[in-house]
Amino acid sequence: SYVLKQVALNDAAVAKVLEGSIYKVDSDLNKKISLFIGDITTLEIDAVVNAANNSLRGGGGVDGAIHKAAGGMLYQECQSLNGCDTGDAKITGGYYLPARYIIHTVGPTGEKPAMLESCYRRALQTAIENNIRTVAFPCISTGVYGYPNESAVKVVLPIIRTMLEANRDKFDRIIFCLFLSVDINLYHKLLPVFFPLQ
Ligand code: AR6
Repeated sequence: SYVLKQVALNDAAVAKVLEGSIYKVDSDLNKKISLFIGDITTLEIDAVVNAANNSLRGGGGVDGAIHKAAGGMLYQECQSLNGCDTGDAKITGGYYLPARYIIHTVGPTGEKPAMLESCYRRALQTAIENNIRTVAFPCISTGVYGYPNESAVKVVLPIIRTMLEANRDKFDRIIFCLFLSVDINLYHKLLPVFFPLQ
């Protein structure tokens, strides 16, 4: 379960979301949500999600870090996959990563909520198909692909909640891997809106 101390409940943005909030306290769901701050390639879990591109041949950002840490065998397996559509997901082994699998997804360039939502949904569907129970997500599309950070979190948290509610017995832990202080602040602000503690 995530730890929250200073929640800006009077924050205008949060209040606005809360007005229309239909999110009820659900401690079973809350227990499955974690925040991790740092490098996703260090996580020893079932699967890490990669924010890849359509070619699946590596790149910069988290994609570059994952390919560098996983090694050349990952590149070889990726080459055999025929790329990946935006909003879709494909799975590979983790190779030299401590994670067993990598779920590669391709986020939209710019603010395209349905596409971003599809990334998270398809990644978790792929996890279910492979009996993966612990998954870590980076902040897909919010780097090189330029998705505004706050708009992204407001897409990510509802779809994760929806997927967890629909698949209660399938997941043990969903980790949001945060790399930048802007995202650390946003997740601390918005997690209690979509996963209220009380
Ligand atoms: N661990 C966790 N998060 C990280 C790491 C890391 N090691 N490194 C960066 N981030 P980005 P995108 C954060 O640009 O916007 C690539 O070239 C980063 O700070 O990696 O989906 C691909 O090949 C940011 O918060 O992904 C594509 O061409 C988040 O990961 C393109 O970039 C996502 O930033 C995809 O762009």
